[in-house]
Amino acid sequence: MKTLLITHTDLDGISPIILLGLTKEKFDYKSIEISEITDTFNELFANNFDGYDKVYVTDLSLTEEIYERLIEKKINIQVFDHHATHLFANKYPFVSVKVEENGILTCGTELFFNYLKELYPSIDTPIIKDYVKQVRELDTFVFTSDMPKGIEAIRNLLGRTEFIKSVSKRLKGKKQSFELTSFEKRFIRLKRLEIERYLQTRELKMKSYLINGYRCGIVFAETHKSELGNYLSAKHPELDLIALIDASSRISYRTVKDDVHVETFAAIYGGGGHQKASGSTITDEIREEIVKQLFKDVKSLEIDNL
Ligand SMILES: [Mn+2]
Repeated sequence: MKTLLITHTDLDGISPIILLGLTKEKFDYKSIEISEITDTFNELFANNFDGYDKVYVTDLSLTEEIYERLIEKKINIQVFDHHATHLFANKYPFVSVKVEENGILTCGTELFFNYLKELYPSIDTPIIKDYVKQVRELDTFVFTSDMPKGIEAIRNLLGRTEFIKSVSKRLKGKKQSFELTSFEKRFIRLKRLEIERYLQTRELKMKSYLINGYRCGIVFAETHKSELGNYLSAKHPELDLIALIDASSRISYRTVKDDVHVETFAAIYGGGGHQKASGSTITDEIREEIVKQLFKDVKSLEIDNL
């Protein structure tokens, strides 16, 4: 029996790899971005699924076209996902898409865990259940503690392979709940201090302007944009919105006010989004204008100008 697990790249995608690793199943995995789903399946179809006779898909939404080919080729596959736009696939007996379980938003990891624990009751332990809960909280933004964010910080610190190794080892232990090491706790504390310093220094650089009738705070920022936008908006009730300019990519708009619609403001500049969080792009032309503003004597060295 040769099993393949195809899953997403975030914590909710990596955790099914950890869970399957705690069972006796021998398997390989592919951890892919949403944009890579079609290519990944095209390649598998072209290579007769590389000899895999069992395929799991977690935290990813497949297309109708992929499903039709899976059925045509009689691929032994099971899909576990929680995205509402994927509910259509529940018409297939091998697909389980649920957005919530018992009134609580669920996630790919939890759905896969509920399936696996029936097959392998030995993984139904307090610590593994607790870990699944932390993953669910991070993935659905419903928090009862800081642990999910701590786990996410550790994942970013260690990278996928080391994170899988480290968490797997912990989940095999006898503890009742998932715990961070004292080094990890210290790392998270230092990281937190670094972010707080960053928020404060950005605030000192903020300038306010009246733009299209909106009172705007303007800051240049490349990282922690959501957190910075919320922080500045909450600290400056005299402003309608915060515009965060990341010159290499985009402008993000944030507000904490219920009566300000930043998507309306973003739309003026060709962008869009949600009421409290929106964005618009910075074009290559604008970047070129910035270069010309900064330097006096500028000529492009691109091929068509040579
Ligand atoms: Mn997910």
